[in-house]
Amino acid sequence: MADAGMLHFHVPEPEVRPGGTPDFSNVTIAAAGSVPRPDIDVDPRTIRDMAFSIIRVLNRDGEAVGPWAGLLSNEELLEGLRHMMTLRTFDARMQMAQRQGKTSFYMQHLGEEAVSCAFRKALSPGDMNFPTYRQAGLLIADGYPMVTMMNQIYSNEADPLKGRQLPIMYSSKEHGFFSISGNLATQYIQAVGWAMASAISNDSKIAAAWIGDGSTAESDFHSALVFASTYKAPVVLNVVNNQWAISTFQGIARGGSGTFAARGLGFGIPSLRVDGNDYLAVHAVAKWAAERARKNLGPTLVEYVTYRAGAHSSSDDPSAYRPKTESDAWPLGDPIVRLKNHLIGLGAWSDERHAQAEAEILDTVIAAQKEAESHGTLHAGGKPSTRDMFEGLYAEMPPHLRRQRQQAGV
Ligand SMILES: Cc1ncc(C[n+]2csc(CCOP(=O)(O)OP(=O)(O)O)c2C)c(N)n1
Ligand SMILES: [Mg+2]
Repeated sequence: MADAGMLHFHVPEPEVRPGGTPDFSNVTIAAAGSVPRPDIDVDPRTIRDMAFSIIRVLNRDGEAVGPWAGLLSNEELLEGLRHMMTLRTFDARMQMAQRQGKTSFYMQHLGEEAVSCAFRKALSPGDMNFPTYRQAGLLIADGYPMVTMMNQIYSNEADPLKGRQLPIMYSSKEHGFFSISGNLATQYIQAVGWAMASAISNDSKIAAAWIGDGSTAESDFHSALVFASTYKAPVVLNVVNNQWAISTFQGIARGGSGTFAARGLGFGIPSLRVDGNDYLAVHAVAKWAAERARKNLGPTLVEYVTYRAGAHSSSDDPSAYRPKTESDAWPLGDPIVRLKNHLIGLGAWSDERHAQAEAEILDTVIAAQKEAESHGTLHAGGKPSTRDMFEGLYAEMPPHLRRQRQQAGV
């Protein structure tokens, strides 16, 4: 019974805190293969349930089942496995480089590798991602050179961004990777604007917007949905729900909406949830959404249900706010292990080949790291020129900057 006259302030609380036993019994997981695959021109009103379920392809035995299965060949799956393994190895080396003082900052993707690696394979050349710092897999899976990524992380003389961006905030127009902004959510509305521009100019390219669960609380997320829905912008609206926004659990930003995908329903946007640790499911859903955008059917909102197994960044210590064993208890497993087991089940892979691939990938990453370090690290070797600080913003440098450059003598 409600108290008469006495108001209570409501603050959602996570199920467990450090020291407690992890409990994901509240995460309802649909059986693999059980969620239908509608036609891309489906009436959004008829698929509202999909915003509350989870599309999954790989079942507990590692088999690919149901209507979202069957899009990728064994070769493509092996390539995907290699991309995810490369990203994980890259992360481990760069995290270590941060601890060694070679860079000031690093952010890992541990447990979330499938999301960006599989999504990239659903895009076409010329499409543009507006990523967060947690989608380096978009670059790895598109063959962007790891050395160049490392040069950026080290802010060295070969850094294409010349030390002007925080480490890991890459940018590559050629690889469809819009410059990352540290101001969360700004990229979401930019993605929609870019997609609208593509439609206005009768181009064929689509955009992909990216955001984390916590950042959906920013008003840019909601403004982006207004524009995307009104103008049927050719954009895929991605929300990566990795359960945490630094120390804040996803229940704060989600509020009363039940799921992040459900945010799209009020805008009439088809909204799906997908198992973010299932490479095949991520790819199939991304393809479906990209196809809709390309056929002038407008935006699709996709929530990737995953778990951030690592720390938020090299400056974070998760043991302060969640049980240490929580990532082991995550019910959707590890994306690399799941794809590996699937490929073994198909007879296309083995534990021996996996171990050999791990060793080869480590050698490749170490070789790239050696090359990057020959161009300098944070405190040693070559650096971008001080003059670069003044370049690249204005087509014509304003007088006050010209004066400052002269005063600096560069
Ligand atoms: C506008 C803004 N507010 C706050 C921050 C500080 N901040 C950086 S990352 C982060 C958490 C974001 O969490 P989420 O959106 O879930 O993404 P995740 O890190 O989990 O991938 C916060 C609060 C920021 N960079 N920009
Ligand atoms: Mg998050």
